[in-house]
Amino acid sequence: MTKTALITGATSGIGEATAYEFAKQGMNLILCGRRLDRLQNTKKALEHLTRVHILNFDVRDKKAVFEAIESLPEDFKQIDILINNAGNAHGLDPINTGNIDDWDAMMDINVKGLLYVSKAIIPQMTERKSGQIINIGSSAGKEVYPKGNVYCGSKHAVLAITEGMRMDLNPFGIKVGAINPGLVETEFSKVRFKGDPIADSVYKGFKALQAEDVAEVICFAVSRPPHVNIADILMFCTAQASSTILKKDN
Ligand code: NDP
Ligand code: 8X3
Repeated sequence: MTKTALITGATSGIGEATAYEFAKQGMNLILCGRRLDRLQNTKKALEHLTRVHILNFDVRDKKAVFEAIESLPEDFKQIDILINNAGNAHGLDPINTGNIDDWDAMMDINVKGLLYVSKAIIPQMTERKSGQIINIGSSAGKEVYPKGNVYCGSKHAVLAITEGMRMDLNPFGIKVGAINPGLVETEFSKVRFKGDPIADSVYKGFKALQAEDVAEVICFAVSRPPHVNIADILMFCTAQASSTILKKDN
């Protein structure tokens, strides 16, 4: 039977690439994000391959999250696969000079937003005793780096929540796992540095992971047979050895 996947943060980067990868597999797609024009463009681009429904909401808005999931038409109501991908870093500052609004954004989006979306979808999975949840963590969720403080904290939380979900949803046969990339060349740094040109230098001098590289791994995880759950993957580009070790050309 054709599966339906809901992807948060499908307007750019990893989420968008995952939508394209899933569409190639013929999966029905529910694409989420705040930038409606981008969702509409992707829907248009993928509709010759599969059925696509878009949900336009901010994951920080609890009410909007539940209303959006509630609003799904009958033929999109059953969600087999949830990809909790929406998130970003906001700022790169020492803890003593960090911006409280940035901290709020990271905890509200990366952690609480993931929880709201999961809370809205898990009941139908437990009722059916099937489903798969993939949370997009980060190498920053495994290893803290200088000035990464709150972003790393939010991604450590994503990993702890993933493990907790896997334990609590085990009796229901629901697969839960995390994919944790290192540096991926997306709009991530543009958001983190708020339009500062420094964002352009982040991926210079080495070949970073591309969004498609991560999407392929996500696709691998959701295409395993029923008895196999990909619980946790850490992936780097070849030039990166850890959060702090990166081989750049001079
Ligand atoms: P992008 O900035 O390209 O994509 C971020 C996505 O998240 C966008 O689609 C954006 O959509 C969505 N998003 C952000 N805030 C909200 C919000 N409040 N409500 C709803 N959607 C939101 O970055 P990436 O693709 O790189 O990031 C995707 C995930 O991967 C994030 O969780 C990030 O932490 C993680 N990650 C990224 C790495 C990297 O180096 N790039 C490495 C490891 C993990 P819109 O703005 O339209 O709402
Ligand atoms: C994104 C990777 O190293 O910029 O999660 O935090 S990093």
